[in-house]
Amino acid sequence: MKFYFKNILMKIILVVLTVFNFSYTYAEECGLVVHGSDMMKFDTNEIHINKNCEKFVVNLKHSGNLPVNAMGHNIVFLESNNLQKVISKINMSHGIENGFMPEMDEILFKSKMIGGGEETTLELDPNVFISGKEYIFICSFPGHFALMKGKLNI
Ligand SMILES: [Cu+2]
Repeated sequence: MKFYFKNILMKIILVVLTVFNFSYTYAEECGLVVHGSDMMKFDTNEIHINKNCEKFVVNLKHSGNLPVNAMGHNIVFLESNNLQKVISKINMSHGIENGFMPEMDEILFKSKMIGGGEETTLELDPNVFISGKEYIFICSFPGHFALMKGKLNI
């Protein structure tokens, strides 16, 4: 009898673990949280985008304290081949609300620029990324891309 209950209990624990694991995996696959800091860094240098997701949601959080005009961060997605072209256009004159960049076809997705303590959400359409091509993400605050960049794993 005792063994019987132990067996049921084990089964319940397994089911609960499976359900939790499933929701965790699902949440991870179609979105993620990226942190930017006062040290001019993202907390990840690689983002895996699952093409099976209808949309992929990037939640950018600024874990620092510095204001947006001193240490603002955004997240911009582009093809690796276009990096030089895009960063050559980064200029203060384009304004913080545009991420200091002009309108360009090469910029696939761009989040709002945020300061310490703020967060923003960016929705990506995974279909935009073509398997076999290389993509990267950067922060377009002038000078930040040198340290704030990473690659996409499609
Ligand atoms: Cu930045």
